Amino acid sequence: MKIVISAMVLALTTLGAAAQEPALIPRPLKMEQKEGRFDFKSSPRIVADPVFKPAAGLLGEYLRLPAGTGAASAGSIVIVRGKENGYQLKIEQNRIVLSARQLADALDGVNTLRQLYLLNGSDLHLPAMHITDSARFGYRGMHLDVSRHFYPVEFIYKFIDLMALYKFNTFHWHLTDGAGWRLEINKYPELTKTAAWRTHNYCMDWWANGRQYLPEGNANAYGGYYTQEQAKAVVAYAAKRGITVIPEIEMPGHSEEVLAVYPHLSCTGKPYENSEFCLGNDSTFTFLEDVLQEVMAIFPSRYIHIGGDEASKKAWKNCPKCQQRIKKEGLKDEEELQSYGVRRMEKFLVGKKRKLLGWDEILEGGLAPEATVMSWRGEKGGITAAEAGHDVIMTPGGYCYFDSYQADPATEPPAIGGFLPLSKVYSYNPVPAELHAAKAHHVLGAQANIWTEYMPTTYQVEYMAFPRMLALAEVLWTPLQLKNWDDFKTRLQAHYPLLQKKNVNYYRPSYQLQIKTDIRPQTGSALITFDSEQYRPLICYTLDGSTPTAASAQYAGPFEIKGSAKIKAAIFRDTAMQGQPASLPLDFHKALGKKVTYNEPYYKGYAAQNEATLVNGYRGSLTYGDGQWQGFLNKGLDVTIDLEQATPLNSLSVGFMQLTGPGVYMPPAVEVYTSNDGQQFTLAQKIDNDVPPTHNKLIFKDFVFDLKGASARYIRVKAKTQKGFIFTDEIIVY
Ligand code: NAG
Repeated sequence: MKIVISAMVLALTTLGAAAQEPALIPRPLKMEQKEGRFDFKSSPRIVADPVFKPAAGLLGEYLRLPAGTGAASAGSIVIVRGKENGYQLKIEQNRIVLSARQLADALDGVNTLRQLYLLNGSDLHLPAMHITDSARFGYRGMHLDVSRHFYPVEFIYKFIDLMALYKFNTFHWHLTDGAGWRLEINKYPELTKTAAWRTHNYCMDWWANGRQYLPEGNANAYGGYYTQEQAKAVVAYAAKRGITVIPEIEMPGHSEEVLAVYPHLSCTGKPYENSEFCLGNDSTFTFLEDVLQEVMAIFPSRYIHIGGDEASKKAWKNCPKCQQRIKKEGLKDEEELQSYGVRRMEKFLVGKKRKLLGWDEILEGGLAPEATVMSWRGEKGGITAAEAGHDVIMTPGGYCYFDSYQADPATEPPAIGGFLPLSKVYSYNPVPAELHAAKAHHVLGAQANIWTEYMPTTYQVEYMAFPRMLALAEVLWTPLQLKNWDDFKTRLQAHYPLLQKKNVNYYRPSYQLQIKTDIRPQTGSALITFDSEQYRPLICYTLDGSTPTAASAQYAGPFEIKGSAKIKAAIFRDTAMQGQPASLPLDFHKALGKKVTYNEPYYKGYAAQNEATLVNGYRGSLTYGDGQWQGFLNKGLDVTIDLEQATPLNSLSVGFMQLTGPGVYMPPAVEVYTSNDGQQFTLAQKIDNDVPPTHNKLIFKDFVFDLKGASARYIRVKAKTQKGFIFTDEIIVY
């Protein structure tokens, strides 16, 4: 009897396992499970059509199987030419057939098979299935800054290998920047003899301590560079895996290191004074063309990235040569001077059958005729360029900057700022809603950027890249309608052990809970949803602000509540709370959903929910980029709320945040006025700020006004800026 039961259990588990789809990331277009399984035990041969020989070789390496061309026998893995887009993979009882139209697609199929194999752990078989798959975007990129910190070439291999596993096809190698030049250039040896070495190891220390370069071999020198041989080997290694390497050589800004060793290329002629090349000087162009000439001999990519970001243009204003150039070329100003430089480089590159790629600043002063734009300051540059018929690659800071924090900064190693949790990366759609559908094809894809000011080790780079890279992989590959956050999280569970096996350091999903509310002012109710990075967490909550315990109500899915509540929720393991509870005061306050008139405009880049933001019942969270915090510049906040009728008042509170890094400060004071006719306002109270501008950690403050005894139809709230931005949410009236 006992034996029968365990046999039944076994049968059930096997069945259950068979019904489960494989945890592939990115999720393929179509997967169908079939009867039977393919066995690797007999050491099957991999046999490919001659055009797919490299794919067969690679698969052989991955699966440790013999590979070649020639005739297939029973039990073989064959790679054949197909007619359809993408690749088709048929895993059957006695064979595996991978078909593809071209090598790049066959390599994608190889990586699917490799992932299935790795996900299966030590099991030497794969369940039968048919996969039909192709990518949503043709450009699937990862960027890595090797200037701010230098990483050994072995790490570049590892990074590329992991990119391939998740079907990325472009590696953007940020090889030069002020913190160090990283590529051997034969004609200009000082670039690697001096400009690749600096006084301090940690970039931010170097930055804070005078930013000096040292000769190679100096006992205190930190740095390094890749030889041309090494770079060529990286290109070949990547190409074999279906990955194109795009080199970036920064110009005209971010070039302090070059000007330190070749000061005649700077406007003042002196080292350590400027970060921009002098564009009035023809030697600059000779230098850049010489460098690019050697770069092109190493990198066969169609695109060459010329940087173009954040040139201050200040030195050009006072430089007789630059001014002379402006005059002679009939340019309007320094912006057009930058554009002149970019066009000149483009002409050079086009002459060598290459294409120019640059950060979105290359739009300023007019875009070069055939340039492709990388949109990093939001999506605006990308939209403008695409509308004008240029190709674009989306890398907006809010979704693609993997140097941002992944969780509450208090719980994370130091990073540059920002907040980009896994779920936000996953939510990204590289085709902006505002873009005219007829121009959408100009969005070639997207890319995450890893700027490494705060990443002294490869260990840290991996931590910032994983698992966010997996979320981006799916953004770039899987059709929108198949994307599903919960399903992704489920599959992600299987990739943690895989990353461990590959010795990758990754960020562990946090216990931070997000409370989402869908408020319906008409019915005075709200739909509450909890979300976290954890997989199927046990969530317990209260609605009265008390700290939940394992005995509190258990979350079983979105639920509705009526009226105001103080939601507090946490994740539990058995009876133990994990991390800190999340709380959200939900306010069915008197101003909820009422009309707000802006006497001063909000900043369009941080519009949040536009006119609804300040009285929508949601409070801004830890980051000003969450779509709830509204930003104000210049004259600051000045809004009038219409309560629709004279209303007895009790209190008003309005929230602000301060985060000095990106220039977000408290207002010096907040004033509240009331009125019954919307014309004559009387000051009810003014509250001064007590957070000093030197407080450089993230801090929130509610300014709370006592309005007892007052009655009004209109309430006006004013708060000036002190410097930079103010960010506001929410105005709560009782
Ligand atoms: C920008 C800079 C980059 C820096 C990064 C940090 C671009 C195109 N330029 O200020 O040099 O490392 O952000 O997030 O991103």
